[in-house]
Amino acid sequence: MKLTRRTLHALSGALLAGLAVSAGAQTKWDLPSAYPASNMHTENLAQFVKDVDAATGGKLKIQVHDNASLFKAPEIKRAVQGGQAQAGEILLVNFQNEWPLWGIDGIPFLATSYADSFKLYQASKATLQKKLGEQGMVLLYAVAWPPQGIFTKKQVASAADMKGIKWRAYSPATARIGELVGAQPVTVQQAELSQAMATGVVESYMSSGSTGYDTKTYEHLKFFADTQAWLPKNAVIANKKAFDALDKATQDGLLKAAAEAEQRGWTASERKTGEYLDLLKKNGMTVYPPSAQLKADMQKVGETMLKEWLDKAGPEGKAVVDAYRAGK
Ligand code: PCA
Repeated sequence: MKLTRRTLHALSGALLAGLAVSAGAQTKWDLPSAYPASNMHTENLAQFVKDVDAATGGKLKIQVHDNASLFKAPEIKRAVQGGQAQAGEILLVNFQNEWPLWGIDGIPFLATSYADSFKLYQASKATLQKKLGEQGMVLLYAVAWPPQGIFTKKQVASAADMKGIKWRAYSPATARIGELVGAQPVTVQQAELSQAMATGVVESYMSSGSTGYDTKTYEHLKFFADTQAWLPKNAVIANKKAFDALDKATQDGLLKAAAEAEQRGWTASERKTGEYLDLLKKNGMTVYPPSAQLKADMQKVGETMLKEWLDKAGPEGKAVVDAYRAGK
């Protein structure tokens, strides 16, 4: 063959096309998350994306955008739904106003241990997956945060001690708790929490030792009542079209890594619960068990909230709660 300019042109075209095919075989996903790199969920995500890389033979590369750098916590679900991000990590309870079932793991005292929280997850999983499916998404995995307690400036002996204080909420349910104890709720996501405490916008909140440590809460609030009231979950989700566009082997690799991340995440969360409380103590915080009165007051709040939730969630919600209780 004589190498005319024309054949050269054709050859380079074919070469480029070949490159495009091999580049196309590698898919890149963005995965926004709302928590810092040192957070337990984010550490688990970092391992997950490495495992996905290995399990898919490098065909699926996921880039985590942590600390709400790409989307703020309440925006991530919609971003994944709309395909602006192919995957994302969401705090399920954030979306309770859209559909009550997203908030099932945020009802105080419904499930307070890791074992019960996992049972609640299993009892609700199919319903959550179905809803995600209807919204054009798939669930990859979900992991519980450590049990939720109360951070305050002064030790509290009863709900009455929280009257009038500025109360940070991260979800509709935590705002409702604030209302029920007579505090002044303001919604602030974790990424802005340190600043909200530093500026005095927030002087109390309910969350985990994990968030207390991540946000250096001990620099502002010195007490943590270890009420172990509920364990909300983060879920890692993917856009269904993006998932369906992967070949079968890549999907399988992704799902395998997700199943491992879920197991690893639950184990780490439980193990780290005590570690975080120790770190809070080491940094000058008093961690104390709730008094009988505080416990009784918070349990009453939980009963009110379960009733309100069941009224809103209807038969679909009741079926999940019944299935969870039957399996306990
Ligand atoms: N930390 C998150 C949600 C639940 C938790 O333990 C937060 O406080 O924003």
